[in-house]
Amino acid sequence: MNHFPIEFPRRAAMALFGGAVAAGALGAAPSARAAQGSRMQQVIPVPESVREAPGVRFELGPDSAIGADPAAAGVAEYLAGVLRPATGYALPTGERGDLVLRLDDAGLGQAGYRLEVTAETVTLRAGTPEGLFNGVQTLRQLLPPQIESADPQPGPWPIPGGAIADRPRFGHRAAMLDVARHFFGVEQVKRYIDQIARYKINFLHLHLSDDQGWRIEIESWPRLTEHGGSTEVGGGPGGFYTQQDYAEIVRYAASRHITIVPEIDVPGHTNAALSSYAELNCDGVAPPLYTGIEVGFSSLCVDKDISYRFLDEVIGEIAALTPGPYLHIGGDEADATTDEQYRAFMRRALPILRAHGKTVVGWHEYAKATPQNPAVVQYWGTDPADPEAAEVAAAAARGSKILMSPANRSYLDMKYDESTELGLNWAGYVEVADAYGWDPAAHLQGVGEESVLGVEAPIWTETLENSAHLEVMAFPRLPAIAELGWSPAATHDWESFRARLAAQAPRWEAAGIGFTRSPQLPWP
Ligand code: IFG
Repeated sequence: MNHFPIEFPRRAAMALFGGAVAAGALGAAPSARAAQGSRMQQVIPVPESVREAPGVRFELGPDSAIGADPAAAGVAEYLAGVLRPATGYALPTGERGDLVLRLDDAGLGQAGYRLEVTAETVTLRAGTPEGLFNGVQTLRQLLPPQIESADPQPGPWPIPGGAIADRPRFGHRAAMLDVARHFFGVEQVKRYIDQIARYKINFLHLHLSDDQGWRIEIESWPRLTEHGGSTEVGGGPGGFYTQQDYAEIVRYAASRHITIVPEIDVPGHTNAALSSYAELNCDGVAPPLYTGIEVGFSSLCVDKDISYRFLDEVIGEIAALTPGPYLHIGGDEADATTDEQYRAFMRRALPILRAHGKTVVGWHEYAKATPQNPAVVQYWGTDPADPEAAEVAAAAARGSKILMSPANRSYLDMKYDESTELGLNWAGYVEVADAYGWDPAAHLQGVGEESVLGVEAPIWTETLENSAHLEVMAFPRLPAIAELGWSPAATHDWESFRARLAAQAPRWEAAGIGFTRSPQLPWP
C-alpha cells in the first residue's frame, strides 16, 4: 500500500483501466483470463506475438536430443543444462534432434528469435546466439514449473504447440548490484546473473566502490582493497574481487549473454579510497573506514593532479578487464563539492574514460557537465517535475542516451510497503504495480522512445547482506522492469501482467528462488 496520496489515484486507475489499455493488434497482451490458460500465454516478458496451436503439444522425452548449428553450440549446451537436472534425460547435443536451434533467420534483429512448437519438433531460429539464448528463456517457461528443479522430477514434459515471434523494444535491459555497501562474492553474483537472465536482462551494472568499501583489486593502488575492501556496512569483513575473480564474473555473465558495466563512483562516494591513500585527500589526512549508511560527505580532491592520475590508472586497469562498451563514473551525490568544482572535476575526468575506449555512463547529476557524446545519462530521480529532470531532457536533446531507473519505480531496495523488513523507503514504497505502472519512453518530458537507451533495476545493499535478501527484494518486481524493457508498449496491461507474474511463483519455488508474496498478485 503506498501512502503517497499523489500515487493512489494513479494506481487505482491502473487497476481499473489497465486491462483496457492492452489494445493494439500486433502486441495485444494475453488477457488475465488467458494468462491462466496455456503457458504460451504466461511468458514474461510478454513476447511481441504469440499464436497458439490449440490441441497441439510436443512431449520432451528420454530420447529427445538437441540439434544445433555449430555456432549455436554454446546455447545448445546451456539449454541442455536447463533441461537435464529435472528430467534426468541425457539430451545429447549435436547436429540433429527434436529440439532444433538454427541461426538462419536474422529477420528479428540482433536479439530477436522465432519459436515454433509442433507435435514433432521444437524449433528456435534467430540471427545470433544471443537471439537463440533469448528464445531459450521463453522455451523454458513453456515447460511445467518442475523443470526448474535441480532434482529429477516425474514429468511428463509437455510443451504447448504454437508459434512465437519476438524481439526487444529496448536494447539495454539492466540490473545493478551494489557490492560496496555489503560485499557479494563471485558465486553470489553468478547466482544473481542466472536469475536475471531468466527475464532477458542483458546488462549487469556492478557498483564496485563507495564510502563503505572498494571491491576490485587495482594492482597499482593495492591498499584500495587491502584496506578499503576490509569492511562494509555494519562492520563486517567486507571483501573484494581479485582481477581474476572479476574476469570470471565477466566470463560467466557473457556465457549468459550479459555484459558487465563496472562503476567506479567519483568524485563523491569515495571514503574507502580516501581512507586507503592519505594523498588523495585535500588535507593529506586519511579518514577512518566508514561502516554507516550516510551519503554525500566524501570527495576526491578536485584540485590535486594526483586525483586524475589515480582515476586514469584505476580506469585503465578496469577497462582492460572489461570487454563491454560502458564504464560508469558514478557522479551522484557529490555534496562535498560545489557545482563549479564538480564541473571542473568532470571536465578532466570524462576524457580519461574516452581515452580508455569506453563510453561513459553516469548518474544524471553529471549531465550538467555536458559530457561529450556518446554518453549515457542514468536517471534515478523520483519526480519528473524536478529541475534535474530538465537537465536529463537537455542531455537527450544533445544526443545523449538516457538509461531509465527512476528510484520510485525501479529501485529494488525500496520497501514494498510498511511491512517490509528489509530495504529503505526514502523514495517511497514501491509495490509491484509501481514497478510496472510506468512507460520508460513517456516518463520524462523531452525523453522519448529514440532517446531512451533502456531500463535498469538497481538493488542497493545498505540493508541487504546475502542472496536470500536480494531475492525477496528482486522478486517479483525485477520481472516488471524486465518486461518494460523488452515488450512492446502496446502490450502494457496490469491485469495481464499480474496474472502472468503470479504464475511464475511455482517456477521460483522449484528453482529455490526467494520472493515476496505481494498482496497485489493473484498467487496460484
Ligand atoms: N541513493 C544513492 C545510492 C544508495 C541509494 C539507496 C543513487 C544514485 C540512494 N545514489 O541512488 O548510493 O544509497 O537507495
